[in-house]
Amino acid sequence: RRWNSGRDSRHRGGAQTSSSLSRERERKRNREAECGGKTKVKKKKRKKRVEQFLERARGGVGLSGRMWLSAILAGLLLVVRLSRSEILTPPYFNLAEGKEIVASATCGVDTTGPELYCKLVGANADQDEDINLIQGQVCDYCDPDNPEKRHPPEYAVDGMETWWQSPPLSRGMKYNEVNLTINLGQEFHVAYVYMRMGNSPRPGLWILEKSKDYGKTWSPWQYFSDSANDCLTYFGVDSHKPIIRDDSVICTTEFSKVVPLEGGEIPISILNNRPSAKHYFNSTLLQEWTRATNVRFRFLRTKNLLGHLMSVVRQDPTVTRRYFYSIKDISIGGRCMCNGHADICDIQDPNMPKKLVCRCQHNTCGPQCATCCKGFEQKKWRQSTASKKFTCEPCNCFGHSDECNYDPEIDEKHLSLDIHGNYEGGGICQNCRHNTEGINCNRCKPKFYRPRDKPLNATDVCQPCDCDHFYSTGNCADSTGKCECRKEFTPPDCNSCNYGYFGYPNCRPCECHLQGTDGYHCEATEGYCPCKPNYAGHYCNLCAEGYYNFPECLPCDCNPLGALSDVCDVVSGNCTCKNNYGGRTCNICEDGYFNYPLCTYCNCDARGTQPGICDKSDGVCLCREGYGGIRCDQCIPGYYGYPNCRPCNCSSVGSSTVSCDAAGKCSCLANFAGRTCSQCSPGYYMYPECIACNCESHGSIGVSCDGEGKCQCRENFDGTRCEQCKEGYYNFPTCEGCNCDPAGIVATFQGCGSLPPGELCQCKDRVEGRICNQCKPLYWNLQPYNPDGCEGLNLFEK
Ligand SMILES: [Ca+2]
Repeated sequence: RRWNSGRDSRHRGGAQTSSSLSRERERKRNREAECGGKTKVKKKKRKKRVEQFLERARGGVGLSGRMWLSAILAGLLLVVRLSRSEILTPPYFNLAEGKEIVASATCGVDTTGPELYCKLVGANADQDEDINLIQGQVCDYCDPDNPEKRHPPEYAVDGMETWWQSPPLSRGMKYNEVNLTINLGQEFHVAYVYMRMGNSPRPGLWILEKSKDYGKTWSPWQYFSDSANDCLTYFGVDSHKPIIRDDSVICTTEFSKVVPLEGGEIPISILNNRPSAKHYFNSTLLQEWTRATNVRFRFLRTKNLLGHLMSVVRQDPTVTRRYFYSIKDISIGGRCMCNGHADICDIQDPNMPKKLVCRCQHNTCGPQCATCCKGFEQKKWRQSTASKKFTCEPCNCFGHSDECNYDPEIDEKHLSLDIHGNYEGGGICQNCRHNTEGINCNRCKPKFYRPRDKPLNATDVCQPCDCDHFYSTGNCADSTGKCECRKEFTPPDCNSCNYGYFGYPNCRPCECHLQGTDGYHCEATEGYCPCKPNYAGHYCNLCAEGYYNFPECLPCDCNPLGALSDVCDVVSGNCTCKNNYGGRTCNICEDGYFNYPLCTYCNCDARGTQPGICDKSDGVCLCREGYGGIRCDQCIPGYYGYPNCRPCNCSSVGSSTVSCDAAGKCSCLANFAGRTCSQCSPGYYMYPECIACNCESHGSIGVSCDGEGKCQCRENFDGTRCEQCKEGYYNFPTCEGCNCDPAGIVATFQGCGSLPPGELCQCKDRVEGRICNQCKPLYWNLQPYNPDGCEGLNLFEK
């Protein structure tokens, strides 16, 4: 009946099932037949809310039962089909089926012997079954060794009527928190998650989580709670707030009710109702939101019957054994991520039978079609979206190469020619053949040329140059094949010496330095070249006197006021200055002098001034950091040790001022010590607070304490401040040992600590002494057996 209703829904929805979907159904049907035809459906009132949800999902067509899944699939397929002409996407399918699934705890596992649990439903609910009644409850055992009674996590994704079950709370209240984790094995885009319960109500409080990095990190997808209050308390989410972002994490209250007690459903839409749901490929955020490698069901609290609340808290096993999670089926609807470049995703590598790989089109490559294939890298790879279609294009290498790389810089500068003849894209051809080179293999290599009649794509487009290597570099011009002259010869015919050379055909470099020679004289006449006025030497390759910096040979321009002569250094151009004068041409005062042209001595301390010593115009001394005074001959406050002024570095918390004395000692506040006052004085601890140790004078050695304020105690003393006796010692501040003489103490003595302060031992009548070790005067012979302790004359005995 189910499958019929599924087909109905399909007709009503108007969608056409793809062959893969019907194959999927066929397989499921066979499997269900194999496991004993247990496909009886309980007539249950479907929850109104679920129907409403489904109506929304299917555009107003009411549906019943778990055909929700097929309906969604059909609906999504329709969307895919409608947009197929524009964009390629692989079909949706159930990602959970047969995937690796792990539970943090399972009923009957990791416990001794079979585990008892009972159902929440009453005894008369299932009269046709063999029922085990305990105190009026329908009960059974989980037993992993019994095929009929085991409930491993795999049963939640096997597509059959079996179920996974968590330990009942009777094993421990901590089993309120149980995780069920599904490893999808690769990245998928998930559109929805569907869960159907077994013999328990739906969870009261839980989080659907996802991982995008194979379980390293997790993030919430949706929160579930039975009240708006708990949404706020546990998750900080307002359940009444609508979905405003593609990645808003919402909190749902409609799927945590206690009814139905069994077989409840939880349909979760990851994609629908989100702002960009209809423009999926235009929203990176929504694509990220649906991306997952692992899905985790983090259950936090079972849902209780109201009357059971107190008993659950008190952990009454007759009640707590009825609380656990039981999940019959989990479906995760999703598809491969193929970036709009494939409509099929299947197993392609027999060595990885679990890995689904996109069958890429549009010249894209990679498991998710996320790159352009080799040789198709003219344009930068993109997703193909409804509004911006994209196909990877081959590079234009004129048939001289099949390899190319994309380079964004080339793209930006429009340097690469595409196959349509436009400078669009950034493909650079690699390993050009046929003596070609260049971005598009569109030029000839050196020493080759392209004859006028050769098209760019001809295999013989580049011909070797035919040149005389005495006159030519070996390169020749395109079209004409005309050879390029070496630099010694005049182009284009190389039949004379070039400028700067003489003696054709050998053409040696000129003997005269052409920049210093007056007119074009190349070869020296009788060993001389005619020089310009500022040049000198046989070949005019030196500067004349009064000029510097060959080959410019600039005038020295020495200042007659400050310079000793008008000749300067031929390299640096520095004139020789009189005392007190400086600068290249001696036209300023030397450092340490001011007021040009008088250039008076600066009255400053050279040890405390900067390299310039004083201001060249007004003579004010330029002090270095830390120095002060008119002559810079003292340390400023905060520095010490003239003539070598160093910062005092006085502690801002421990010092009274920033200044220190000549030895660098800062002036410390009480409680602080050290040259810079950056430690505590003896008797204080915990810099920078420097709290008083307050060590007890009787019990402490010295006044200092350690970093925690613990004073150093004498023997027999104890306590942070040594303000008490060590255990076994008495009468602070004496702190004596308890060494009472056993012979001298009374039989009822309870120990030193039992006496009032000040007392130590309790002596027998005729005994005295601090430790009861002496007979009182007139008594003798202290003995343990003597109740009085010592013997004495009894005057009344005779
Ligand atoms: Ca199952």
